[in-house]
Amino acid sequence: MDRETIIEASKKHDVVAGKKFTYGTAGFRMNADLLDGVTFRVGLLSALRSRKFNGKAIGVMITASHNPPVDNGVKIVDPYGDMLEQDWEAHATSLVNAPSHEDLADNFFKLAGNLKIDLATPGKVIAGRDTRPSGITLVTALADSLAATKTEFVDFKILTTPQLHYMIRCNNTAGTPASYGEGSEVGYYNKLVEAFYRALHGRFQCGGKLHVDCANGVGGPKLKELLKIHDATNMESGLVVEVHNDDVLRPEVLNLDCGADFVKTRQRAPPSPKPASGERYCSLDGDADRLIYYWTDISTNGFFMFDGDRIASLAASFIAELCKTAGIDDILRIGVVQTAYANGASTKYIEKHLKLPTICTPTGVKHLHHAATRFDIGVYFEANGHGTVLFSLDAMRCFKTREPQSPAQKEAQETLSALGDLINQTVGDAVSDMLMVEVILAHKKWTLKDWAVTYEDLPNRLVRVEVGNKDLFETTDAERKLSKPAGIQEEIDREVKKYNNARSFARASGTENACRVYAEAATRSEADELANKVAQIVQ
Ligand code: NG1
Ligand code: ZN
Repeated sequence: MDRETIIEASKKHDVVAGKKFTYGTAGFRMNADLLDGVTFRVGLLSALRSRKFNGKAIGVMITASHNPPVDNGVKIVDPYGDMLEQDWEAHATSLVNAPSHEDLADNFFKLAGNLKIDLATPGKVIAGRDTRPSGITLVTALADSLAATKTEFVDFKILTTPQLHYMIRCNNTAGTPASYGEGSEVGYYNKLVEAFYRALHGRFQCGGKLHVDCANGVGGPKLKELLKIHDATNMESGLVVEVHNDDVLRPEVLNLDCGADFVKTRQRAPPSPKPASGERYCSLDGDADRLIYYWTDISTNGFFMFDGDRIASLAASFIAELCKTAGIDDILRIGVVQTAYANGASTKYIEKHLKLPTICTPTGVKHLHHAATRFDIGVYFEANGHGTVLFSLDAMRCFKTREPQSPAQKEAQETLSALGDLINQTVGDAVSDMLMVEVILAHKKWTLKDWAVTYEDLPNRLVRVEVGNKDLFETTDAERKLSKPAGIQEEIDREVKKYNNARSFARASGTENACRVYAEAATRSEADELANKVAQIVQ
């Protein structure tokens, strides 16, 4: 590996001068035209990251998820399939902001020295991308930096974000006791379909058709591949899926008036698919890591949404019941991880009704994921539908090897074990989460209406506030309080006290140049009023 080669390769992939790039919650994400040099430089960092782990494969995912089609993004996946370790986010930021090609190469070697990385070790990087056409050029920039650093490069081309995370874990655990499955797309579908049938344990989905809105993104073609395998088995699950919004040939329709982010932020169904009575609906986002269920009542034009909080409480309730039936509820600790955006009614339901502990972390799945590992079974979801359920190795071992005392215990253990295989253990996965929801509804013999009555959400409002400098806003207490600018939190507290059952907080967005204000209260008008008042305080 030599300095000149890196400099020459870098000259083909300039970064836009004068712009400051930051590795945020979603890696680097912005207009795709600004990302060529950024992606090249992320490639350099992934080459170092792989060598830091003695050549284990590192993932690079190119996606801008639910953002408009003109955007794109690039983020790194660590060897175990989780997100890039936080300390390295700063290294990514410093490398990407190097002022010249020469500085970039110097920083690269300096970083290798500081981090005690042996550059003679082989390195390996695996890439995946969503359906955005700009992804193709960005992969070229990535390939160039990996060639310049003599790093093995495998391009998996179009994948959902969670599929890439899955591949990375499979790749790095192959042939070990922690083996996670076959590291190919077909391996992923086979694993999910097999675990889905096993988790159903002979039950059927009787609740009519499931309509899936795929946001015109990568989830569409990938879900269809999975369904082919599901339908080709000689087993019956009762699951009938109709795929909608799966046009990936017209890039401009990606996330347009559809998808999980549309449903969650607009709090209404997308114009298509047209609602039909008694059938279930769900939406994925542009890279298929978020899931929102919903149903529309045609007679009353009513709309009901099942967001991440609902999915988390459904999963927690089902898994806790199974552990009880299996007689292992006193051995395994189950908990739910949420953020400050979780509806207060969901937290109350989990703590008071399900009697399970909850943890609140700052926004961003890496925080939730980390906190969830503190439980034997950690359920984590952001309200926007991004989340999963983590089972510790001890928990999985317990399901598989504990001697059951009755047929009921045996069945519960087997179902738990199947859920551990069905639910993506690396990151939130809309397709895997959707199959989990279908399994639970089939076991409980629930329609979406049965699910809806478990608790009633507090009316809430989320507003985006343009501020001069969002970096002035600093938070504490898992983002529920502002520590800076001084005095603002006291003003917010004074407003909140005027309302019933109310809660409100403000924080700087990690992905946009703005602040977000969240408020909930006993009535819709109070929630709106409180959100507006707090927004005025912040402005
Ligand atoms: P920011 O912009 O930091 O609020 C948003 C979402 C997060 C998370 C990230 C990454 C809300 C309120 N915030 O973060 O939940 O998903 O984007 O996509 O939905
Ligand atoms: Zn996403």
